[in-house]
Amino acid sequence: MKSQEELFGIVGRFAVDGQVRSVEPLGNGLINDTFKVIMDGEESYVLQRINHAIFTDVDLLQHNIEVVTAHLREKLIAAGETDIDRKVLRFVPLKDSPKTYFWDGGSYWRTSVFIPDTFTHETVNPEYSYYAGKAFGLFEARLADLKEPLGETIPDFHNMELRDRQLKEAIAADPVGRMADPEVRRIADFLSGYSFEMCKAERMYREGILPKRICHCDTKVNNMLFDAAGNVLCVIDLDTVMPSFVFSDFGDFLRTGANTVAEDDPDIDRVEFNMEIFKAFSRGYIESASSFLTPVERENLPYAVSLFPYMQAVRFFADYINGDTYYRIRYPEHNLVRTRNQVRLFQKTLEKRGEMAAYLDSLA
Ligand code: GN1
Ligand code: MG
Repeated sequence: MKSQEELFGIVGRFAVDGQVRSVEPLGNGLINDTFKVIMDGEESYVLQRINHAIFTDVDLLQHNIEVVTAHLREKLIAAGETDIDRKVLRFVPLKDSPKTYFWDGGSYWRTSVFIPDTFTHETVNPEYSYYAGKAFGLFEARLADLKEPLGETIPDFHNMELRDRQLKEAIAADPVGRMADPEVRRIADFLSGYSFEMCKAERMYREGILPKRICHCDTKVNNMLFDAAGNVLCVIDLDTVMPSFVFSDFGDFLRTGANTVAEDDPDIDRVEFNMEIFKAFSRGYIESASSFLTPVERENLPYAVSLFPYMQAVRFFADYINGDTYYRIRYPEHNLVRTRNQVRLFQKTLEKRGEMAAYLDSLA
C-alpha cells in the first residue's frame, strides 16, 4: 500500500487545481483501487490505481475512455443540456503531457474530477431502476454513432464461450485442490448442463443475426451517480466500455438491481428476482433504446437476464477453483459464496422467463 505522501506525489503529477489536503479510499469495486482526493481549492478528484494485471493495455483503455467521454460531452452540448460536468466524467491530463494516465514504475494511475453532491447506491427501488434503464439505454443510443472504433479493453470480456472454456480449464487444472469438495463438483455439473444454452449469443453473432454495439459492460447498480432526487446524472466506471451485445448492459444491471440481496450474501434462501425492478428498468431501457434495438435483440432480453447471473457464477466459480487470483476477496470462501448466490439467482430468473417476455411484449 502507498503512503499518504506517495499518493500526494502521484496526484501532483496531474494538472489538478490547488494543493492536496487528503486522500481517502472510495467505493467498493473489486478490481481497481479508488481514492477520493480533497484539495484546498474548489475541486475534488477521484484517483484510481488501474489494475494492469487485468487491464493489460492501459494506453488503449484510456484512449477508449477519452473518446467515449468526449463523444458523450458533444452529445450533451448538442442536446442543449446544462451542468454538463455533472453528466459526464472528465479525466485530468498530466502536467507535462496530454496523457491521462501516469506510470509510477509499478502501477498506472489516473485522475478524474469528483462530481459533488451525488450518491451511489448498492440497491435500487423501482423508481430508481426506471431512471437507470433510461440512462443505460441513452448511454448506448448516444454512442451508437461513434465513428472511431473502440478496442476491447479485456478481449472477449462477455464472451460466454470463452468464460465457459476458462472454467473448464480451471476444473481440469484444479491448481489448489478445490475440486475435491463434493459441493464444488456438484456446482460444476450444474453449470455445465446450461452451458450450450447460455452460449446462444455467440452463435447468433456468428450467424450474423446479432450485432455488437458500444456497451458499458459493467452496469452494476453502483456504477451510476444519482442526484438527491434519484435522477441518474452520470454513468461511471468506464473501463469496460467496448463493443458487446446489448445483453451485457441489460442483463448485468438486473443481475445486481433485481437480486433481493447482495451478490455475496451467504443466505441464498433470500435470493429472489424482483419483477418490479425488472419491469421498471425494462420500461426505462426500452424507452431510450427502442430506436436502435432489432427484433432479435428485443426478443432475447429475458435470455440476457439469465445469462448474466450464469456468466457471473461461472466467473466467480472459476476464480474460486483457480485459488482467488482475480476478484478481491475478504475471506477464503468468498468466491464460493458469491457463486452459490449467483447460481440461485440464475435459477430464479429461469422461472420468470415467461413473465418477463410477456411484460416486454406489452411495452410499445
Ligand atoms: C467487477 O470492479 P467492479 O466491481 O466494478 C468486474 C465485473 C463483475 C463485478 C462483479 C473488469 O466489477 O465484470 O461483474 O466485478 N469487472 C471486471 O461484482 O472484471
Ligand atoms: Mg465499479
